[in-house]
Amino acid sequence: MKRILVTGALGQIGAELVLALRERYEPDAVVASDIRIPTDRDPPGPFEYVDCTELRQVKEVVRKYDVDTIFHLAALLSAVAEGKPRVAWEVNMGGLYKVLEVARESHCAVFHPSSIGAFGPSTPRMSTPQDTIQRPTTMYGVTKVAGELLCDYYYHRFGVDTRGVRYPGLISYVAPPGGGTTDYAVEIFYDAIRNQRYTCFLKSDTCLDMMYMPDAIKAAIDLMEADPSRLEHRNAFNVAAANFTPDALAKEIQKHIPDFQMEYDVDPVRQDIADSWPDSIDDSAARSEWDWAPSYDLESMTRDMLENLAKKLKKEKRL
Ligand code: NAD
Ligand code: AKB
Repeated sequence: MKRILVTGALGQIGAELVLALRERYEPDAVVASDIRIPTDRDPPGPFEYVDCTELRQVKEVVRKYDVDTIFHLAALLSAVAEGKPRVAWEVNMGGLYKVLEVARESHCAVFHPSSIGAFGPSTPRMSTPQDTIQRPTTMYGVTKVAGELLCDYYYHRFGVDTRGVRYPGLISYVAPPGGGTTDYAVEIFYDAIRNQRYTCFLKSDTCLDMMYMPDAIKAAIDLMEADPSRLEHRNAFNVAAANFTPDALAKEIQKHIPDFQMEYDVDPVRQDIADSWPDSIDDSAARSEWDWAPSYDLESMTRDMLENLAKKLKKEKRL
């Protein structure tokens, strides 16, 4: 990876991935892009407006910066996609197709994240295997399975170096989440610090896989740097760190904020989506093919999240 383009770079993952890539490689060699315009809260550095559904825009930025690796993050997340299924198809599939076409012509490697949303109600729910039934019932899930297949197709048919992971719900304090079913696990921290109470939109016993952002960033970079001769899979690897319910997360937060109170007002759309996803996924393929290992569990993630988010919110109040 010498010259890198990140699409959807102002989102929850991109905000931290761009910083990590700039720390690891030449800062000027990492171009952030989005259809939103950066504010002074976003990190400085090369930025281009790129709508990933516009082939010409993707092509031009890849040529201009002589890009050899694309981290393609632009997408609509599960809850937003369920509200706008046509746009979700156009962005998630149309955007990926344009990125893969440019990668084929310009010989770029592509990282494309899939999700636990690529599974559905007929998938084994516990310890979901790497290779298993994938019949999702959401538009988000349909685009994630189709995206995994399209990336594998471009690898086998054209030799494009495509790689991806199936991220669980991601928890972070830098950028807010973009409209997913697992967003409660981020919102809860903001409300716990600001108001010592949170109203959760999922039922108390909804178990889902979750991961802290530093592990998610490590997964993306480690996979793209992995020795290709070891990879039996490509699109996309199960990666896991922790799985818990809203009730368990609330109890963990109460260890630090004893007055914290959790209430429930269940959103049927997001509950249905969550109920169609696994409780826990098996990431042994990622562990054996590229040495994946997470650093954070529920306890260490909660401690770090509360500490860093409190610092951030205090600083923002002072500004
Ligand atoms: P996000 O919603 O926070 O950010 C997506 C970014 O894409 C936004 O900044 C948005 O402006 C941009 N975007 C939207 N349409 C675009 C277009 N047409 N062209 C260019 N940019 C566009 O999403 P995220 O959480 O950072 O997720 C990134 C990727 O990771 C997605 O593919 C998502 O499905 C996947 N993923 C995320 C999670 C998670 O918990 N965050 C979990 C599993 C998988
Ligand atoms: C969402 O809830 O849509 C995402 C995901 C797990 O893909 N966080």
